[in-house]
Amino acid sequence: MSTSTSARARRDSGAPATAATTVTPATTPRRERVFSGIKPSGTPTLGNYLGAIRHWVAEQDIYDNIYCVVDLHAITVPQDPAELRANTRQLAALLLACGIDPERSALFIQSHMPEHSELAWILNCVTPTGWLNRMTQFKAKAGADREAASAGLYAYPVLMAADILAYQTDAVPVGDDQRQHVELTRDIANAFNYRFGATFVEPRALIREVGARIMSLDDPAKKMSKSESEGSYISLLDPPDAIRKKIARATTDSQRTIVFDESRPGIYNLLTIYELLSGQSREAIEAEFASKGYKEFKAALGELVVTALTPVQARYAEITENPGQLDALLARGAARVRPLAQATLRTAKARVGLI
Ligand code: ATP
Ligand code: LTN
Repeated sequence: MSTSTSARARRDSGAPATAATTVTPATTPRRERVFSGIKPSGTPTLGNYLGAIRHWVAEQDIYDNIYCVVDLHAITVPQDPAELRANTRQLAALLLACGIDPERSALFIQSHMPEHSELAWILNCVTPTGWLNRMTQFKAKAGADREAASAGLYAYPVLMAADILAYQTDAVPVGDDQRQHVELTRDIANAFNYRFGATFVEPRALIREVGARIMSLDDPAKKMSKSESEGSYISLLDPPDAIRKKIARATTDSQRTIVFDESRPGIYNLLTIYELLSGQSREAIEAEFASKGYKEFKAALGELVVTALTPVQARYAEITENPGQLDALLARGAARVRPLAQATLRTAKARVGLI
């Protein structure tokens, strides 16, 4: 029996993790629950879209879905308050524009659900610092001056564990960079369960083979990130000309062949984006560009990205015309899943001896 199945059995058998079963009638077989988060640390990129968002959208009928704009994670590095406020709403609107359907998925803002922070504190107290010292994202984000990094940045993965564990999540659809954090989440759940009795489901990461790590356009050795320099990423709101220009300038190599060769990271990355957006096989793509140069390939890729993002941008414009509706929708999303987080938190507090 896989861990997730045994965790499910534990949950469905009743106490202690009954949060999920209280909202779904016992007669309906429960779908697996997915939870994922995205930081409002800038405008989301094509990497966020291809590595995470498009899967969230495509699989809404398969899972019981919870998606969260993780503003508390964003403030682990300095943010301008006005920009953060704007980015948070922009991101929520963009997720809807990409196809997150509020009827099928609960979408809300992390800081509107204080249960996450409260659970995170409890989990902080069962997480050895040795585990956090191994987190590669902390090392990358803290940079050379680790002493200056905030305690929030250090404890970031524990808040992420709280996000996930609060909902008795089965699976976490993320890009490849989050694999280590999901594994830590399992370890934290396991450590808590071992010490205090079965309380949390141990979730698994859902990471796709292709597209889980879209690379930066100007440095294909680094992952594409919304908090890096403008020319390194395509944002979901970039106008068509900016998209074409950024792709035309993307770093490739001095060779000529257009083939999927992982040892040539620049062209491999662009080909991967082409593969994902066109839905064509690698053989068909290589055949199509066999007698063409980088310039033609990049022009074709530019058009493909523009075609993919144009409808998203149009829907975004419609959604932002009505800010009141967006706020109401986010409040409904939070209200829908709050009982789950409250039930888990109550159990965890009781287990620890706080109530
Ligand atoms: P920041 O630059 O602020 O660290 P980010 O864009 O790297 O942000 P998040 O907003 O935290 O990352 O990520 C949201 C989701 O997008 C996560 O599941 C993450 O794994 C995924 N993701 C981020 N960047 C990429 C990428 N380059 N390729 C594939 N997936 C990605
Ligand atoms: N750490 C993630 C964002 C994140 C998240 C989560 C992802 C915060 N909480 C819960 C999945 C589940 C990141 O940096 N991409």
